[in-house]
Amino acid sequence: MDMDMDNLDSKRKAPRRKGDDRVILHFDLDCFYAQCIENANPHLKSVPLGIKQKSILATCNYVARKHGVKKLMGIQEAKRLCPDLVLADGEDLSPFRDVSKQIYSLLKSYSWNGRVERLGLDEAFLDVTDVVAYNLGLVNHHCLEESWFCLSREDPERGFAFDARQVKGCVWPPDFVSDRENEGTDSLRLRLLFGSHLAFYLRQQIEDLGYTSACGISTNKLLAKLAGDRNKPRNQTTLLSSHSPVPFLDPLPLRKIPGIGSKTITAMKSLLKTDDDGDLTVHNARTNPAVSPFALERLLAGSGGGGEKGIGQKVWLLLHGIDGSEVKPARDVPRQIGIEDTYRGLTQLSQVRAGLVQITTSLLRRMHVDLLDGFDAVTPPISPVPTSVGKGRWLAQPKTLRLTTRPYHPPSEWDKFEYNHGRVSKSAVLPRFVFDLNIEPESIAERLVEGTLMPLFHSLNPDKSKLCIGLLNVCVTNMDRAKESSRGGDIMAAFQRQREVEEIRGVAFADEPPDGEEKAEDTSDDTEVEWVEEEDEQDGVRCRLCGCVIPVFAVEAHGRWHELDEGWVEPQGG
Ligand code: DCP
Ligand code: MG
Ligand code: MG
Repeated sequence: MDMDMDNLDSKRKAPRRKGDDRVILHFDLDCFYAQCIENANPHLKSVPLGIKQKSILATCNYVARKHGVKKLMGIQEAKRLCPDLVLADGEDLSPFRDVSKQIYSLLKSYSWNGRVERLGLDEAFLDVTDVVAYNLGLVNHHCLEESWFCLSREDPERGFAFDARQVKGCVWPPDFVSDRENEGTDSLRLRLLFGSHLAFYLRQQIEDLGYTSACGISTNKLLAKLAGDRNKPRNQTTLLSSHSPVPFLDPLPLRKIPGIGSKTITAMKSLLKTDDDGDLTVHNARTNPAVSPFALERLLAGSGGGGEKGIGQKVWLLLHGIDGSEVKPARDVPRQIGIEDTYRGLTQLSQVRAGLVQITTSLLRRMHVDLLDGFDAVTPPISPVPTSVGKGRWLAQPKTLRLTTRPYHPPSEWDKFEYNHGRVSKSAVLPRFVFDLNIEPESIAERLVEGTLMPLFHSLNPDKSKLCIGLLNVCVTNMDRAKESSRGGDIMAAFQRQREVEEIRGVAFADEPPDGEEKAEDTSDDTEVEWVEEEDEQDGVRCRLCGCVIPVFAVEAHGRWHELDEGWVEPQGG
């Protein structure tokens, strides 16, 4: 025990900052779903607008926010606060995904190192260290006000003029005074200043597509994301705390820190001996002698904690604004694409069939957006507007189709059953006709449901007298990436050959157990996952409310989280 205390004390030292050599931008679109709907219906821009999903608002525009309406508020409450609130349906996520992809493609086209990482549908990190370093090398320190920002190493004329004496947009701390006399030519301030001008330029490019955004500019992902939150909407903030980010972080509620989830908060409350997380700020946690990397590790990674080794140190670093995580390189195709819907008990096979056709049609549309070439531009500057969705080359073709079902559990049974109780999956080879771009998605969906999904459904739910379905999820996975053919690339033929070989070898279920049957694990939640890349979960399901891909084991916690926030989320369908 004494040793523990020694350890605890010796490790409480403020960690040394490292990794200040990067420039990271974090973009977050303003009231994203609302902007998508407004752009399709411009007359809605000036009225308070809420985007409805079941009985809650997924988001609302800033006109509505002026009336006190908030994201994830119940419809009734929102209507009470703002009787003129116009409601638009946000159940179909496809239009939001399309816009998301368009904006992501735009940002990607300006990256030199390919480090552009999506977070959810409306956020992206860019590591622009290289672009900034290149431009710092070109700058004329005697004529900063007439600087030129090069966007291309090959074409010096591609870029924009800017005033390198001033940071663009807001800065933190607001009263920051630079010691320009003493700063070197490659100072942190100057690098962030360059980053701020690039951020502003990129925000303007996004605005040319019709979307306003907020941006944070800093030296790591954690700080860039938090900085961007400072001034919203349609603004940007550069974190110029050259000495320490601690004063910036200290007043923030612990919950606001990405990477600090409910388990860490619970651990923190037990260390701080408080029940109230209202006043649990970064400052409280950081300065309390009971909190140390060691104490956190013991609670979070020890028996019962379940967290990965080193989590205590990681949280300790986050409390000091240190986050060494890299901006992940952009991926052109997701690992899997899944769509699901929840129902209040489907009892008839005809209802199941109809539900599956609807989900599968959306899934096919999504596959066109995400897996067909022609949507992504290659060389900047680009026209990121998609040319013709549904036409093009497949960048990758999934090999496996998976159906997941779960029975309906009414709220009265929640104490008896886990949220995921009875969740089962089964997979099959995805038939080739799915990739035929001459057939309408609706027809493909009908055929897929009849020929593949209904048989999977019957084998998952053999007892029809007890049919009461609460969830259907259809997912394509096991991506087969197109290889550039040495003979000039007949990609379809290459796919066909590869598939034939695999079918002969009988390895169609390469990443699935032979009968594909799996039972959901329950246990922990995923709130500790620091940066959940949208498509990155090999075995996740997409939450239909927030669009995030949730690992199967975390679905229960995630579902309850939505329910706790907003009361019972009324399922559509049955
Ligand atoms: N979203 C959702 N359910 C959640 C969280 C988000 O459906 N629990 C959707 C609706 C949002 C979009 O994701 O429009 C992006 O989420 P943000 O948290 O970035 O919220 P907004 O972009 O709407 O607003 P803000 O201007 O605050 O960023
Ligand atoms: Mg947003
Ligand atoms: Mg967001």
